Amino acid sequence: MSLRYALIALLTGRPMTGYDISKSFSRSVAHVWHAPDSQIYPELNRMERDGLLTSVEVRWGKKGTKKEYHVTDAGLADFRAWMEAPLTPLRQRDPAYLKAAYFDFADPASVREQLRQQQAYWEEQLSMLEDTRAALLDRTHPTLAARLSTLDGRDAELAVRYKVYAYDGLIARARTELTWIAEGFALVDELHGA
Ligand code: VNL
Repeated sequence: MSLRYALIALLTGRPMTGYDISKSFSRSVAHVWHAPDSQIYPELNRMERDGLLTSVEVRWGKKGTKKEYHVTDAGLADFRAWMEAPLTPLRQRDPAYLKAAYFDFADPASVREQLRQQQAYWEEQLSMLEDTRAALLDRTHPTLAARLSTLDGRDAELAVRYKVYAYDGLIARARTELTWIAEGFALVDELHGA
């Protein structure tokens, strides 16, 4: 259900074709709400059917056309209502923590290998999040830059500051994961020898 709000959020910046949405989404909103293309395209269709989006045909290449999606007034009203509705926190559901609690069922060599994989993942996440945060702060992120071109000074300031706030949380979380993974290596060494 939140995917449709993630897509409206993105499209409030500027109207986009499905292809632009997919490209832009993966470099922006996906950091706070990941979804594969296989979910995005059918959701755009449903949102248009439900009147949250409307589409216009735009030229694509020499001969072709593509649908460009625009948020409707109804879509914006729905998004604002959702934004102001109480937040239901997500209950914990992360295989890394489920597995950690039962590492005694796995070979220590396999545990170390899985810790290395997680470490590589979070290091890459952290550096990507830090780069994105910097691009938001200096307003060079292309998705944000397009959004800002439609906003006045005060609204632009709000759009930037809240996004940076979200990335501050994501960055802090990535650092916490990396600290926890380092503690995992130390624990395996302590329990099984280095
Ligand atoms: C936007 C741009 C959002 C860059 C982002 O993450 C981002 C936006 C939530 O303008 O919607 O990294």
